[in-house]
Amino acid sequence: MRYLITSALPYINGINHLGNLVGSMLPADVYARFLRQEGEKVLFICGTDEHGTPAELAALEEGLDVADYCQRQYERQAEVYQRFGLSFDYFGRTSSQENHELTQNFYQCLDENGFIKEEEISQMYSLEDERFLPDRYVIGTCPNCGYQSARGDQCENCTSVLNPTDLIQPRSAISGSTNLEVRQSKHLFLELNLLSSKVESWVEEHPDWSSLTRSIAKKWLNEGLQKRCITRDLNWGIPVPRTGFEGKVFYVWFDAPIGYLAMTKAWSDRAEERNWLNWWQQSEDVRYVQFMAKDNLPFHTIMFPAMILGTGKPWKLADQIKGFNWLNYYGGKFSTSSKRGVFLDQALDILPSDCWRYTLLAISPESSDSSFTWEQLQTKINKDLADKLGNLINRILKFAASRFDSRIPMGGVPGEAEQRLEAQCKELMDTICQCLHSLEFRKATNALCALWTIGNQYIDEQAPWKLFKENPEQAAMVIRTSINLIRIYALASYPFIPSTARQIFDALGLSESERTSSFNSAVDFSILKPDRPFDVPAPLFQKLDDEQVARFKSHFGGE
Ligand code: B3M
Ligand code: ZN
Repeated sequence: MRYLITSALPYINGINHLGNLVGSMLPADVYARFLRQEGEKVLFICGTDEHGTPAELAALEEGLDVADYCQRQYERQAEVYQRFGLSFDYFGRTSSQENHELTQNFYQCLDENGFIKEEEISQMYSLEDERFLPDRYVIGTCPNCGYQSARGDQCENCTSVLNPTDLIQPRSAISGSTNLEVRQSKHLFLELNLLSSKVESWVEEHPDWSSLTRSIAKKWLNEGLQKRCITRDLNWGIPVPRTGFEGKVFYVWFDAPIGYLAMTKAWSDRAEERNWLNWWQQSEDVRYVQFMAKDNLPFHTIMFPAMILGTGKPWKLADQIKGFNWLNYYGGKFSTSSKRGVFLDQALDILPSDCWRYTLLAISPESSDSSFTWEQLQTKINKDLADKLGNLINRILKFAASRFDSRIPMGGVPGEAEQRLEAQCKELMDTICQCLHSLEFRKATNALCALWTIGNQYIDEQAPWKLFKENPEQAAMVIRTSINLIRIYALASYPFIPSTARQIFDALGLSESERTSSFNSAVDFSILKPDRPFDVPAPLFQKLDDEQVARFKSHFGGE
């Protein structure tokens, strides 16, 4: 089996916040690292989603050409993700040449197969902005409640669904101009209605999807699929290769998922031995797993599969679709505009990536929405990472270095306590392994913490520092066992907190091949043999004190 893993493609505008990370890229990375650790063949693809009006407007605001803006943002994002330890095999862009070609090819296949319909629609045009305005860029007074800043798609005050033409005194959200007129414009529609039964049977083939994923897919199917507009009157995007469609581009949600294929192709074109079609077409032995937040589920369970099925080409469909709920900031939304919550670049300026990774995974919004709080982050760092993991490693290795000359000591015979430790380790490693296979990240993280707990219990009970005076042989055995336990900790922790794991691997002087082991065979207390040298690493984690927490809380609390 080979594994193709994709994470939802982050929008190009702005730097994402913690919620975006926890709901797609981070769990996808844990899964990819875990499978590589298991010795599986993995291809992990992600990239920026660059088209659409928001990107154009963000560029405009910064006074940049949109292509230059995207280039700059792409580099910024790629750098942040790298600093978070996200191990993409390739991080691409939907604005690439590959995506242009594939998107146009998808469209042509869909058109040849009769799933594309041309229709004329009326849309607001702003004479001053010289552009058509997407519904939500028309603002005006709500005809139902009188709210003065209602958007053309919905009034956020009374929640009524609106059309831009319903608004009283409509104006452009871009320039504020009221010089608007309704113009006719030709557009293309994807006839999802004609693809409905195909999509439905595909959904039915997957009873193993989570209830979140299945329920969203079912809801859409039960409501009946409607044709959906796949073109826009914009300049920035992928041109529509059809007469009469000059100056129009594909809708961003049409080209974005095709980006997964295009990015694989771009990856493949960078080295002779890679073959992207081998992942997307001749792929019976490929298991394709997608990660995303719940608002992306309709596009991945309905629209993208419909597009694929409609081409009639043997493109790979997802085997598993993992959806996440929202991560909130103290029960409310993260908000870029009111500076509420933590954005990814800021997060890394104040704490190392593994502190974030571990905490976010432990509070991952899997079964319901969850909240980030600084108090919780403090507990996770201080109690779990610093006390249970970091301290244990430092205590053991420091003691062993001073008493046994920085080499693993020999002597002594393992007894009942060691047998119990081994059995507990096996059970917990098995739990982590099973949870990760079934994509339960919160549970897996809890099991990892439980694994650290049992080691602390073992050492507290055996108290090698005391034992050393009475029975140095036994103390040597306890230390040898503990150092082997540290090796198991590093292997188990690697998918979750990779840079810490690397520090531990380095301290133990493990070779490249010793750094990977399947979870099943990792629990072996005789791998690191007597006389093998090791180093004492610098303290792995620094605790967060109350004063820092108070400072962060007020700094990131919003206006
Ligand atoms: N960019 C939405 C989002 O970031 C969108 C995902 C595209 S996946 C093909 O939430
Ligand atoms: Zn209203």
